[in-house]
Amino acid sequence: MNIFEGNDVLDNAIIIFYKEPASYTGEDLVEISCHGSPFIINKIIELCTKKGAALAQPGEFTRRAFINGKIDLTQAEAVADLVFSQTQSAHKAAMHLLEGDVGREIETLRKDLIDLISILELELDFADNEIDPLPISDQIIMLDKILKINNFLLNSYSCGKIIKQGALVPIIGPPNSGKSSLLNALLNKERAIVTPYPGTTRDSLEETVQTGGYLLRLLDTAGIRKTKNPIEKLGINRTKDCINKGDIVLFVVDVTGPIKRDWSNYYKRENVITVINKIDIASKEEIARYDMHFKRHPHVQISAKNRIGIDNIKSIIAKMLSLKTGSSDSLIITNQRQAQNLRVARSYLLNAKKHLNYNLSPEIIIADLRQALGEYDKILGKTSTEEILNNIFQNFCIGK
Ligand SMILES: Nc1nc2c(ncn2[C@@H]2O[C@H](COP(=O)(O)OP(=O)(O)OP(=O)(O)O)[C@@H](O)[C@H]2O)c(=O)[nH]1
Ligand SMILES: [Mg+2]
Repeated sequence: MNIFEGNDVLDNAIIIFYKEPASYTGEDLVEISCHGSPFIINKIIELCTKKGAALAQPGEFTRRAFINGKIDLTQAEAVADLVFSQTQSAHKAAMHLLEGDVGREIETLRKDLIDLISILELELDFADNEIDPLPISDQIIMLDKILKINNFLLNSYSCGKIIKQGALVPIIGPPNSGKSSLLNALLNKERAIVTPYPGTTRDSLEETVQTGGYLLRLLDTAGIRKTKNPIEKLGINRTKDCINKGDIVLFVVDVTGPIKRDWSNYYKRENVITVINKIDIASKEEIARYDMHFKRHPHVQISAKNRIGIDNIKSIIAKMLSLKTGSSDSLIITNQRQAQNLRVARSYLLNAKKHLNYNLSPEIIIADLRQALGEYDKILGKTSTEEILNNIFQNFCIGK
């Protein structure tokens, strides 16, 4: 169809009209597919605005779809996740959310909770008649079922965070062991400064790389040693902090040097992979001694300098992450807001359980359960403030 500016043809475009409610937003919608020159696009926008059209705000289309009941809030959030997904696993989790899998699970929790509330209300109405609609033990069974699913979803968030934000992988170890060389080898570029002088890296340096469908946030750190230098000390404190925050930690040691007793503080932790470096200049005996020493713990032999064994590290990391994040088909919460609502809901549910066990009045238990219900409603967007909505949609791109 021709688009005219006055009497002149501006472009030959495809124009599709979607009649409400069968459109993305649920409203009447017109989509114009034109030739991609910025001049043509700007001219068409100008023509439309002259006729009274307003430019969309970030996320406005999805916000309207939500307001018009086409999708729930978890699905709206999924649109942004999908657009920003950087890895296969993030894409998969976003698709789960978009298809409404998380929303449906929360909806089930809501229904079960409403059933339990109704039973307690019935008990309240018939209190004088001493009718017991359901024994307390059965009420606890119902509540436990809700708690179990709530906990399952909440626990999945530690994996969800890895999937959405990437796994934090600090590279730690003694000075000069080859940490910065390993970072460069994993990135396949000369990012960090490498020198023969111990104590080269003072501040942490973060870079991302993808492996096995995961995003890794690699962190080069200052080598751990006793020092009087206050700047190096600060760096080393930062390194120690990283060990606790890391999803997986790479502990790099130089195979040509002696094995130190205090290393056991690091390599014995369950999320640590020991990287035995510099095998290119080591004797067979030296390598065998290290191999023997670390045999009960995950370890890998490499030469960061000659790029030997690097793919091996990547596949071990991917394997450990896949164990942490579980099967790709299970439901995973990747959204901080949803996790927070689930956390609050759990505390109310636990309160309700305690009060049920104490045989307290149904009124008190109902009050807790209603609070938990309120949290599920917030997740689905059945109750949401303008502030929450603005927060969610401001991160969207224009036109989504
Ligand atoms: N032969 C050999 N040398 C290596 C290897 N990896 C690192 N080196 C050398 O070891 C020295 C220290 O390397 P870096 O990567 O700077 O070590 P680092 O652990 O980051 O050191 P700090 O930042 O000082 O703690 C440099 O001279 C590197 O070239 C390796 O696999 N083989
Ligand atoms: Mg370094």
